[in-house]
Amino acid sequence: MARLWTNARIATLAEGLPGLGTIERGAILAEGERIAWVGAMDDVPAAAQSAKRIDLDGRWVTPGLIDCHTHLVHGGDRALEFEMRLDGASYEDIARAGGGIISSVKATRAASVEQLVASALPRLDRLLAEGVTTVEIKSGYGLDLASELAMLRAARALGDQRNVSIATTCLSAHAVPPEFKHDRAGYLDLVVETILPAMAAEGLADAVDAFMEGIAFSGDETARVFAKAKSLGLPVKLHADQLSNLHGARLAASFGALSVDHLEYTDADGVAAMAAAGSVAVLLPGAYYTLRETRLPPIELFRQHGVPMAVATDANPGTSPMTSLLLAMNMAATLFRLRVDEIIAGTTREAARALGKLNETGTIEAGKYCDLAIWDIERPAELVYRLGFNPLHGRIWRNR
Ligand code: DI6
Ligand code: FE
Repeated sequence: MARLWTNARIATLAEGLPGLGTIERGAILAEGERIAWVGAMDDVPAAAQSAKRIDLDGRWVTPGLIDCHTHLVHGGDRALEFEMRLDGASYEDIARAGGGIISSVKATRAASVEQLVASALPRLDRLLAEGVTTVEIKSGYGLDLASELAMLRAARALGDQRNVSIATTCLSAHAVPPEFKHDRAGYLDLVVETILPAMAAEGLADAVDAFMEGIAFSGDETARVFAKAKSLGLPVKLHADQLSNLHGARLAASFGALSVDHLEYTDADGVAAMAAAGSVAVLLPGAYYTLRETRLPPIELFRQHGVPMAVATDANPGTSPMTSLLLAMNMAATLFRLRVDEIIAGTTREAARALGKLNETGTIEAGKYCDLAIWDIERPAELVYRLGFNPLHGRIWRNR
């Protein structure tokens, strides 16, 4: 069905345009699932004459929001650990004592695909209620073949139950499971020789990720996982330099990573390597806030080197139990001091780039999917300024 939205203030986020690429009194024509035309009201093409018209009465329209880094599928919760941290235990202490990610692993392994879908749906619906049209979802709480496959099958199933695009990422290199506690090499073999090939064969993973950190995997272990991913034709992204500087950004950039994520401890060499590789910096203020981190990611260096910046929820049961992208946007401003234009670009165009999906979504341009968010706001800053208020008027996914 052809539809023409008229009388809109359109933040196109089109590359090369200043600020948000705004068309002050504009219109958007959709045919099938895609945008056929976008421009000024005075220039509406004749082809639009037969389209169903929707007058937006001057409302703002952005690309549908994109949450490019989530662990939305998982079993159980980590509220007990949250209390332990209130009593002074550190994230690392809890991880080393077998809590943390491993705690979620036990709950995830005990769940069926149907149960994983059912527990993730309310979390997904909170994101969709805020205008999100694309969500990335990682594995990483299964840590054996059957459970890792189950996680990403559940992620794919969420895309069948809601009008949303799901990008899946294999994060089997998230932690060493208990049964391999004394055989790290054995677990890496399982990931590289069994899990990744199975994920690729079933087309379950759009990318491969790893947690490179003192409490997780080393640079050499990460490089082995990434070499296998590249041999399988899968792009990579990395949880890097979150709690310490292991030079994860530099390693990820050497594999042409789509994105490098967290980055609180990344240094100038890492930023330069990301700029040269075209990797997107994915900033995760929810984890920074939850862990009460004090070291800020090198935002000014990203700006100076022209490293694209995205913002995401990192929705996960441990370090970022947050399913509000609007709140993540506010945190990116208040905690990380990103500007409004940077944050809106970071949850649309640059988030699409971080997923390798900028050719199909993330901006309002002809040829892309008609993914839109329509807002009851007077100015774009209202999307970032408020805490706990959702000004969404309407959400369009592929012209539906
Ligand atoms: N870094 C994080 O903050 C999450 N994973 C990661 O690699 C934590 C996931 C969890 O604690 O459950
Ligand atoms: Fe994460």
